[in-house]
Amino acid sequence: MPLAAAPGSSRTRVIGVLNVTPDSFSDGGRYSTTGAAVTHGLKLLSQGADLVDVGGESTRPGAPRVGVERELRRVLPVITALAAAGAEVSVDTTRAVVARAAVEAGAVLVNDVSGGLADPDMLPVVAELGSPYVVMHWRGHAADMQDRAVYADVVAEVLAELQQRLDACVAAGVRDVVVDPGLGFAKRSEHNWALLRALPQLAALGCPLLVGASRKGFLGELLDGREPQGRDAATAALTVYAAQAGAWAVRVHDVAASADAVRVVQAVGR
Ligand code: PMM
Repeated sequence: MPLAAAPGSSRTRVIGVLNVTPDSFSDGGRYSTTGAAVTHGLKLLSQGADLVDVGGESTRPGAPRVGVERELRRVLPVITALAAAGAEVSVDTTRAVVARAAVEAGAVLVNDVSGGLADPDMLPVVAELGSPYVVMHWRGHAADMQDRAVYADVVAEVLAELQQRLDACVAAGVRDVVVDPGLGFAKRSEHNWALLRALPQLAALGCPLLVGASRKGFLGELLDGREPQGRDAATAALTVYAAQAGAWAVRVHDVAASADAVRVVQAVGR
């Protein structure tokens, strides 16, 4: 169970991104068949991923929603195959039906970018499954989320909105909760940097922290418009920063670099 060693554990976990989608912003279309996705998932594990996060719906700003049947068809065979190979797998979904099917297929963690807001059944289902659960800060679906990137004080508002979701988790009986500031979700670059500066305040919410910065647009902006595949060194730099801030996990595309970065932070800390 991935959270077992989390609080006070010595090392930040590396979660590998596996999008079984035609349209995700950096790896869309590369792993959209089951075979290609499973092969890539196994590669992420061989590179040092502690967990592989399987998603079947793109959350790229502006992306249309995918139907539930299609989402299930994308993720279930991949989760089943990776779990059978001994991998720890999480499912990246906002739908309770998908979360349930994924856990029944072997997923050990539910990663919900909506923190339970997209589907009223999500929290009761996760509580019933007894699964650990990632609550990410979210203000709406991809189609129009960037219109909601309006904050007077981004850190205070994200903290308050995450606290509301944590209260909802407790009320629903969800036991192990991880929090995530939701970089890039209804956030502009300055919001993402402010939230990264505020990782210690986010940690004060009392839950393990997940940071998902990998290849995101604010890194492209920092790097003078560089394409997503050219943002992996900057992503690894943020892995160092997140690990030093005590994050439980980072969610990344380039697992090898972040796994090395975590080992460096560990060695310096010894
Ligand atoms: N980002 C994306 C998708 N899922 N889940 C969590 N918990 N945190 C994130 O920051 C996050 C996520 C979007 O990135 P992708 O399209 O590369 O998967």
